[in-house]
Amino acid sequence: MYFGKQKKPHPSGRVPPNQNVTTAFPVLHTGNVPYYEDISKWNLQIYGLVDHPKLFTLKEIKEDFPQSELINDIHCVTGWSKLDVCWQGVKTADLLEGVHVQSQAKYVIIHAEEGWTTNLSIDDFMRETTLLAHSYNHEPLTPEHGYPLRAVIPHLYFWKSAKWIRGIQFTQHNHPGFWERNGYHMEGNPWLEQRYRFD
Ligand SMILES: Nc1nc2c(c(=O)[nH]1)N[C@H]1C(S)=C(S)[C@@H](COP(=O)(O)O)O[C@H]1N2
Ligand SMILES: [Mo]
Repeated sequence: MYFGKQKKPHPSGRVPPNQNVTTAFPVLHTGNVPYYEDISKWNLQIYGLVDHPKLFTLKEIKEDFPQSELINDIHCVTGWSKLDVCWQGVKTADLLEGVHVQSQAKYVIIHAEEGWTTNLSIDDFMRETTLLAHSYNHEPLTPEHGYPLRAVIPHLYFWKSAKWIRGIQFTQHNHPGFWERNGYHMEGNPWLEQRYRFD
């Protein structure tokens, strides 16, 4: 028998506590899905505590860096998990090789369209499993899932996986992003159920 909110663990052992596996791909966000008239004008800005700030176009991200495919599980704080999600894109370490992040930088703010942001530690951002994805199942991301580029940070709750990213800012201090200012956790580890600020 199970008491309280803890449910029976998923038999795969791959699903964090109090999550339900879905085979659907729910769409979740605040604000509007951006529309790009001319994608060649889109860019991603790398700035803050770095020696060499950069502006990358989508073409550069797709053609000038090693491309990676990662299959991982995603866990939304609202309770759904999706297993074996297949993404293609660039690993953060590959994209940032020439940027030289300064030693006092400890955190990252990911900036998305419409001023939406999320924060995480550099260690979380630079993980081998973190991807800046332009494709899902070998097709460009659909607009509602983050076209042209989104973060995929599978070891944290999925709200940290910003869609429609436009900037990566390196900071010394941990500045709460959109959901983090609205009561969500600064780290968001699903295995520790870090959903809300003081969990
Ligand atoms: N720019 C932006 N990215 C975002 C969000 C958002 O509101 N704006 N919501 C987050 C949340 S809460 C979730 S669960 C995932 C959902 O991604 P999906 O719609 O591709 O499933 O996007 C995350 N990335
Ligand atoms: Mo979410």
